[in-house]
Amino acid sequence: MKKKLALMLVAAMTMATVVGCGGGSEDAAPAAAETETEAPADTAAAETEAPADTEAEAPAADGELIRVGFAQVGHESDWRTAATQSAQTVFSAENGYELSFVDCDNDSAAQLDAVRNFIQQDMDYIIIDPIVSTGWDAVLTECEDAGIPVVVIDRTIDDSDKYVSWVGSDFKVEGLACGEWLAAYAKAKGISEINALVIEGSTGASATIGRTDGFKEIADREGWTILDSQDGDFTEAGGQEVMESYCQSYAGQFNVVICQNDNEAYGAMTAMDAAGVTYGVDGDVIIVSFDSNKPAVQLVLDGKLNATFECNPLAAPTVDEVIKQLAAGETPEKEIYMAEAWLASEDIVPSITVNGEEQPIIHVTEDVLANRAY
Ligand code: GZL
Repeated sequence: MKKKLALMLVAAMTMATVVGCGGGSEDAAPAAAETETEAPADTAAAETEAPADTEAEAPAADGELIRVGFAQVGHESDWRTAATQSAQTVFSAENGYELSFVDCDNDSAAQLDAVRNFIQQDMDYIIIDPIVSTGWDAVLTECEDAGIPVVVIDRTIDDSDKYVSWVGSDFKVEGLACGEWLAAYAKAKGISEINALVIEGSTGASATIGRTDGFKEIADREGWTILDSQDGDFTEAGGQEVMESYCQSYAGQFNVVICQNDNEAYGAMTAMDAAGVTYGVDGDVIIVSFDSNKPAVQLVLDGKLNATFECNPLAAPTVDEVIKQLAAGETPEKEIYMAEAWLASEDIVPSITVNGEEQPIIHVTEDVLANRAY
């Protein structure tokens, strides 16, 4: 029996309403270059292979491969590379999948086209990492009409709930954690005045919105000044360009730089080096990042980056679990949050409290670096 029909029947027993199999979208346009990928065996994510129990048996009970379409944001950052490699490792033929992967190159229109193309191809499941958080209800309705379950990962969709599950991070908590760490760090260091510059991620991305809102909430509470907050598009080039402008416009006025991902921090460091601005543990400017890929954690160990706030890119193993639950007629959680950590170069802030929950600040050592998964 065709997997999707089996799924629809199973779903019919567990859900109040079942959407009949409708036609796909009439206006599907060829999506961005689509690749059917085998798992590159030696990818970084391979060391973080899905938990053993997800390797036990291929998800497809009838021996056919489960066809998954994945519309990925793009290839803008190390974080994105780790997330893509994790998906290619998990959704591989040996794990019972046939992955159709589309890199949407930060182009929202191309991403909608990619999803419509997946509908045309009658995928068994569609995974979306949404470039921006709005403009999704129409295409998700088309997926629902076609009877294709959608799993959203990483960034959020804020104008529709027509998907089975979302697997990702609480970006506002990341921003709050950054603010709370900075407040404790400044107090421990006797820094009474904070004049911050923010290098934001891509405009409209939920990661940008959450991190910006969270940090600003603490800045307002503490009476800090945010001198400026501009879009660095989550890229190293974007971070460098914005920081070069900041070094011109705010020379001598700032003592904190908040980079909303690691790659922007690398670019900001290049710009500050060129402008003769010192940063890090022994510098004049405190600099932090989000994501915490291994190269950033190395910079924290080296004292070049004061702190980094993790955003876990390895959602694919959890999505594999969601698919298995659906195939077994179970109802997955609607929101599944990834575990993450906050890491600092100096061991002077042992913990912070975010939303009433005490969370440790991990002091980065060689061992901490060695045990990073990505
Ligand atoms: C966050 C993710 C962001 C990363 C960036 O979950 O969407 O996009 O923080 C990436 O590195 O570009």
